[in-house]
Amino acid sequence: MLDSQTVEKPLTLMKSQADLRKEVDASGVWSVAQIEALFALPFNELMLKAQETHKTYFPEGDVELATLLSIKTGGCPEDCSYCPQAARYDTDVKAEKLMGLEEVLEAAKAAKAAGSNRFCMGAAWREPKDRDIEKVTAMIKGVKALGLETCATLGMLEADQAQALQEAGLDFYNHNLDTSEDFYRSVISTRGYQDRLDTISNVRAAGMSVCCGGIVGMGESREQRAAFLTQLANLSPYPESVPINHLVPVAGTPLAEQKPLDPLEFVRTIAVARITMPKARVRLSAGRQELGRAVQAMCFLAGANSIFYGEQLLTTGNPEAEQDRALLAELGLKTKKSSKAEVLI
Ligand code: SAM
Ligand code: DTB
Ligand code: SF4
Repeated sequence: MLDSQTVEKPLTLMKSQADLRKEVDASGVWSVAQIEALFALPFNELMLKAQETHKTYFPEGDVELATLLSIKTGGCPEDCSYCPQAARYDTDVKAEKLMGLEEVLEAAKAAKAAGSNRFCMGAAWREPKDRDIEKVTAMIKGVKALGLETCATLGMLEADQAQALQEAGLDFYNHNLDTSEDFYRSVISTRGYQDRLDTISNVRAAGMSVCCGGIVGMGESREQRAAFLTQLANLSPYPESVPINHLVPVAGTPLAEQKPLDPLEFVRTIAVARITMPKARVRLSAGRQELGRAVQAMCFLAGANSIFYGEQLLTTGNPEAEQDRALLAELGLKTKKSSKAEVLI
């Protein structure tokens, strides 16, 4: 687990890093204008700043592997415009019941055998019912007993539900802000930005680590991308894990025909996330199949140090595990050792 962000900055802080920190005002709060200015840097300068930050805070330079499992697929009452699991859109996803414990544990064992560090269980719920929480806590205990880091993404959480998940051994809770506050309104109408912030605050109060990021390439402007990263970077503390998803346009969803984001703008987004949230694991999430090897290599150069690993995300595809291992090997990138596994040995 990462150190608290309140610890002193490394003594080896390079001059350019110190200059960079001055860009954040005395209260440590980023403005949208400062983050837009990072986006607007000449590409090589932005990449250099991102690499300096990465080297300072992650001298090992390893890549974390997180495996996803959809434990409850489809039939969701929400209207997130990007999501194939929303019941109201006519997609190929069929609604299923919550998976049984044994099936989840088999998938977690396979993820561990493939070298994964973290196992993330996702459910297409607006929010879990208390009886769902009971079933998911059994899954968390079982996955944790295998020596994997645990993560869940189940929708909005009340404070007592967050507490129950933490007590079962949940290390991370994923709940994304997804985009900037103003663009959010054109993407989702069934819950507000403040609902998301409230869930994140319940997760923090329960003592779990926060996994929070969003999606780029939904038609937002650069200013809105900057505003989204400003929201994340100003969470106090900022999330330990930051998944950056590239929209996967799925037939039947309102965003099915969305034009892809310029790949270099995606790389810039990763670099700005690295600079503004220096201790976070920045994860290349949905959309890697479309990015290709060269763009992914640039993302690692820009400071990405986590990926979703395994052939399937929730309902859409992801690169083959073998292909990912080959890419990391070719780039000379080590994978993160599982701290839990080391303890067990
Ligand atoms: N239902 C829960 C929720 O929305 O919080 C958890 C699962 S939801 C599928 C998790 C995240 O997946 C979303 O917040 C969004 O960032 C991402 N996601 C969903 N569909 C996507 C798509 N088509 N492309 C990229 N990311 C997507
Ligand atoms: C996150 O930010 N991305 C993951 C995870 N958190 C749960 C989900 C990506 C889903 C992509 C679309 C799908 O496979 O259904
Ligand atoms: Fe439901 Fe989550 Fe999909 Fe939104 S992103 S429709 S809440 S499963």
